[in-house]
Amino acid sequence: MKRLTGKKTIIMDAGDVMVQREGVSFCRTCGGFCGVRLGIDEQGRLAQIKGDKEHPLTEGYACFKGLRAVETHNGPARLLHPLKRRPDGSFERIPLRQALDEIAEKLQIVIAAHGAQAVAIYRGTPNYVNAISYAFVDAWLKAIGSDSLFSTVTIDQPAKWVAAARLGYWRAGKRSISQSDVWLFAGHNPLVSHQGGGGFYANHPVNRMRQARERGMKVIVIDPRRSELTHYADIHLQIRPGEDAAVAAGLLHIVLGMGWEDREFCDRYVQGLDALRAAVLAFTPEYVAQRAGIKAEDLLAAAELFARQSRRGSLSTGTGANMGPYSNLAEHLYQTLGVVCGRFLRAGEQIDNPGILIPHKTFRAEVAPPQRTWEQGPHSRVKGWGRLFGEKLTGTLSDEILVPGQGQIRALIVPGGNPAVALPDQAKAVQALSSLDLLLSFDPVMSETARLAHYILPPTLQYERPDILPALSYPGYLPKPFSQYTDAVVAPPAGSEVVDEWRALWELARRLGKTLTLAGAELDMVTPPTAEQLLALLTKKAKVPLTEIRKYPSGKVFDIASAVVEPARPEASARFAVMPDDVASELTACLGYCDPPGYGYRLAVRRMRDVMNSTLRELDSIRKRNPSNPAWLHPDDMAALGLAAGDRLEIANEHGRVVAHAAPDERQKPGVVAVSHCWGGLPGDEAEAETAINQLISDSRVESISAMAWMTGIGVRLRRL
Ligand SMILES: Nc1nc2c(c(=O)[nH]1)N[C@H]1C(S)=C(S)[C@@H](COP(=O)(O)OP(=O)(O)OC[C@H]3O[C@@H](n4cnc5c(=O)[nH]c(N)nc54)[C@H](O)[C@@H]3O)O[C@H]1N2
Ligand SMILES: Nc1nc2c(c(=O)[nH]1)N[C@H]1C(S)=C(S)[C@@H](COP(=O)(O)OP(=O)(O)OC[C@H]3O[C@@H](n4cnc5c(=O)[nH]c(N)nc54)[C@H](O)[C@@H]3O)O[C@H]1N2
Ligand code: SF4
Ligand SMILES: [Mo]
Repeated sequence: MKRLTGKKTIIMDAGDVMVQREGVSFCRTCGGFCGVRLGIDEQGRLAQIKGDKEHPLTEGYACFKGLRAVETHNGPARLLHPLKRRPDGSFERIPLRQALDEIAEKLQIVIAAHGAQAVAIYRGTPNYVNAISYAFVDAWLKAIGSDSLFSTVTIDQPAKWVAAARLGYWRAGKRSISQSDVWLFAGHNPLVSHQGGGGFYANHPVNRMRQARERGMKVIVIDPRRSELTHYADIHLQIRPGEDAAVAAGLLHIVLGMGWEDREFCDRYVQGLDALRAAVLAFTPEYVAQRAGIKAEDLLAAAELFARQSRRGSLSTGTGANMGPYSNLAEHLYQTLGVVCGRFLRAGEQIDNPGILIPHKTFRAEVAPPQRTWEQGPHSRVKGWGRLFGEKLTGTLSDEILVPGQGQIRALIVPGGNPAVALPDQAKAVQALSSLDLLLSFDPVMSETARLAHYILPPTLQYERPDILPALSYPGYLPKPFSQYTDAVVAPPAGSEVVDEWRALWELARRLGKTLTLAGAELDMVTPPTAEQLLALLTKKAKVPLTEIRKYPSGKVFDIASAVVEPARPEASARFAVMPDDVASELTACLGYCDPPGYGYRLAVRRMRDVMNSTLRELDSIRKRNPSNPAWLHPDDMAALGLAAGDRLEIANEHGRVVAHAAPDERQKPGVVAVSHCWGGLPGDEAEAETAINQLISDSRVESISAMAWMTGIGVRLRRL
């Protein structure tokens, strides 16, 4: 096959489709951001997709779900016209202009009656990988005068925000995976999730792991499942889910007891070390081993490998460690392990990626002091909850909608996201979403949330819109100063009336008489901007001009001035607060924590390789490989329960019960049942094999500060049906 350039028209055979021209882009289905090459047919439709071998970071790698784009763009499940719900629950097709007029009118009524705060946005996962829409969410709320922003961060890993705000963080960042000789993964499985951050780069994660192993990097994995990552592990602590706080306390007990901490670093940058030492005394290796279902000597070996045998290296945590009971504490203690071992970039060391899209920034060898944003207010009328970095807490969204009174949320906009299956306590969440005066869902398919919406606006899909990487301007996701711009490679389907989320938000703001401000500039509210203009605006402070980035369709690692960590300023005196009072009381409470009697198994979270939360479930190709959302159990447990593969079982806890179909997973720890999330339809649907696990997740058994529900490591009872 000939090499193709973006402009030339060449016909190549792609199975049963004829490809007329080729385009280059990057996949925005998950955070792997794989480079892709697209084939476009004679009608201008997406006809083929494959990994882009010329992409400097992903080198041709792309996964099964990313390669489903032809089906998502052209398949029968896609919504192509705005829909309005009729009183009987059915939907009618209406023109976009009418939909926008009516939505604006409803917003006006809500604002007049209840104030702008009554209008909220729930920022779901797809919004994070869409640079313009992401920026518009903040700008739009600001323009209408509402600060009712909820996001998936607070039903995902808010423990990371809480830990950074209680402990403090290192301004120069952690050592990354490419600069480390040991790495500890706690409840994080990037080989499936492609979730980066915290110094781990998830672009082509298999390659990253191979390269690190070739350099001799040691790996510790803490996971109830012998996950894909354990293939690269020197030590695997196969813990009971929900025991991360105890395990992390045990690791600290050993490290501080043996004197393996970095004394010099602790003397200068840590406060409360003695209190920490005393607080973890009770977490002896034997006690932790018994709680977590591991061997004490393995815990010792993990502590020794991390703290004594290796001097450079860090850790990353994922949903496994951030969704259980005491997850704020668990995250705090895992991060504290890195702190007492001084695992940060020091003055004179090189930053992997100073960031292309952000202006010049100084990285200093200093502690940023704890911020405790929730203490400063404002506080919610619902149980006095504070905010996390300005956001309201998604774990409280149902209450914020249902509890009457001043400040009650009456209108909700979902610019990508599926709260009807993602929120804890599904029945309550659905009741809340159904009670709104206005629910506007932007969704390409008839999702559970869309079904509850008054209006559904079908969005353009990823290859129909231009974009820039990294969407969040956050260099921490990319191992090198890399950036990539993509054009809209295909036009939306002929005859459709799909709309960019940002464009619809612009139209609504205009109808409400509001002016949007983006990147410091007031937008023209008469003539709509183009997406290209907006991307130029958003990247105006970039180190490399957008016009330059655009010259490299497969993206490029740019030769920008390298950044070296600067020494601390003399006046910088902040220290890591390793044992503040609230952390100390959580640690005491955690010591006494056990499952209620009669609930002998523990539920664990896990992600499905072929779907992105609830996205892609509707495709035939996905259903063929994943006909259900099963309950994964160790074969010994299945035998003990009398279950064969596919048999029905009941999973119950104090909050509720669900039915699931059993599936064997010999990699799972015995005593654990793992079920993925965001499946199961709405209550009343006949979707038994899909297991709506959030019927078991309570929104009252939650973490303090973040209102994060306990989604993993909770006691459940299993029964064959
Ligand atoms: N294919 C795919 N990719 C995804 C998603 C998806 O749905 N599918 N979802 C995306 C989203 S929204 C997110 S937030 C990220 C999440 O990214 P990750 O956090 O990396 O998610 P997982 O791959 O499920 O890895 C979590 C691991 O935690 C383990 N685990 C479960 N319970 C516990 C526990 O109590 N303690 C410990 N230590 N481990 C535990 C599980 O066995 C699993 O191996 O993934 C993103 N990427
Ligand atoms: N029990 C339990 N509950 C959980 C979790 C868990 O592990 N266990 N995980 C939690 C986590 S980490 C998260 S992030 C949340 C996920 O919560 P959400 O982010 O709310 O859910 P998603 O399923 O990712 O939302 C995807 C929706 O967006 C639509 N969509 C797909 N592509 C596009 C697009 O290009 N534009 C627009 N506008 N829409 C699009 C999809 O059709 C789908 O309806 O769930 C949380 N809930
Ligand atoms: S790993 Fe993520 S970014 Fe890469 S192809 Fe798959 S879905 Fe797309
Ligand atoms: Mo997430």
